Amino acid sequence: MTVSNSDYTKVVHAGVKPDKETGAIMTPIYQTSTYVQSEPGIHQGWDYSRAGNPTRDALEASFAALEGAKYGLAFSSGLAAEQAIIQTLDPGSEVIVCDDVYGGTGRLFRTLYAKYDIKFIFMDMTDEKAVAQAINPKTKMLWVETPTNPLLKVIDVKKMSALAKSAGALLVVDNTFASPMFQKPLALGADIVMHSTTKYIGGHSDIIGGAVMMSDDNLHEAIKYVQFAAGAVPGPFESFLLLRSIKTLAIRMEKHAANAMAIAEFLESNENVEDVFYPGLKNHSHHGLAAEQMSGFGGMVSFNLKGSYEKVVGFLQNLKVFELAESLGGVESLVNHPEKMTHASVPEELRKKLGIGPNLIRLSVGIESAEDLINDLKQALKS
Ligand code: P1T
Repeated sequence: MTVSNSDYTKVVHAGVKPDKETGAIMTPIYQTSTYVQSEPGIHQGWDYSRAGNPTRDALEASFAALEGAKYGLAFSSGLAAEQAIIQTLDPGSEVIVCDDVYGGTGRLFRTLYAKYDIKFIFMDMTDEKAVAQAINPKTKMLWVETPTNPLLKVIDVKKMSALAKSAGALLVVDNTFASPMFQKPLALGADIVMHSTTKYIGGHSDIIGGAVMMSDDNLHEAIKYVQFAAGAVPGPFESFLLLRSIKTLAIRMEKHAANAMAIAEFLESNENVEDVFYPGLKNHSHHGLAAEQMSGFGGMVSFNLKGSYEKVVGFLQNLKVFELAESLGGVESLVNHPEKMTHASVPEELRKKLGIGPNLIRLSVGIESAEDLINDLKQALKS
């Protein structure tokens, strides 16, 4: 299980061509808001940077290449990317959403869009029969995050695609956790892929960004229109940083995944730990499906620590290499307490039903030495 050979080359070259005027090998940062016109409406392809910017254009071409899509669109955050997708829906539409999504995604749907008469039905989308039953003529979209945040369930993209198609609905896949190196949802039948590029694509915990990739001309036109008309675009500098980051995405993902596997195996054998959630483990309930639809298992590992909440806090504070922080996908290892941090906005009842409780800990495994990371976990578990 690893990154495909062609992706190693793709990430280095995708979307980026030497600058025509100067030969600069890296795309310049076109730090400009506007462009001079020779006559009203006559310009060289760009008229205002909310509508388009050459640095962002290169990034969008790179996004498209990463997912094997015809089009890529860049946004100022993952949630802005999600918003642009939802804003293509009409009032009265229904969206079936997997219940174990990032807390902020659920909050966006529940608190901002539900009031515009878009109904979100949160459900366990590993249960295909339940999804089939929930589909009705108002269903316009199926929204899948896989692997899920924070419990790392794996949802069958091919099956969800078949269900969406039979209902005339669109399938959206949030591919943030897997990254385009380990999962290609469009090839599995999804219509739209989105990412929080704040995570693996950015990879260095220094930008907030989002991406949407798709191949259908009409969908692209509709989402690009929201990007232009609503304006949640990244600036040229963020676009440049992302272009730079993408070049190392393949090798970073390989190391994230190798480290995560070693850590998951270590945790599984530790007496203070129960319920290790990592799709690469043979006894993960969706390991077979993960091995089929992913080419690597990613860098995220969650687990329940035995004992009281005080013991959990002690463990978090005793870690020395892992830092306690929200977010994921950076080169440095982070630890998160979903109940109190990233998923605090999930309704308490749903959190309980899902198993996001006081003992749940989520690791974003970085690219440091696996041995150092395991030793850090060992010493914190002992004390
Ligand atoms: O933070 P932002 O770039 O707006 O992306 C939101 C988002 C969307 N989808 C997934 C799967 C995510 O994990 C996130 C953001 N998640 C975190 C900040 C987190 O720590 O889980």
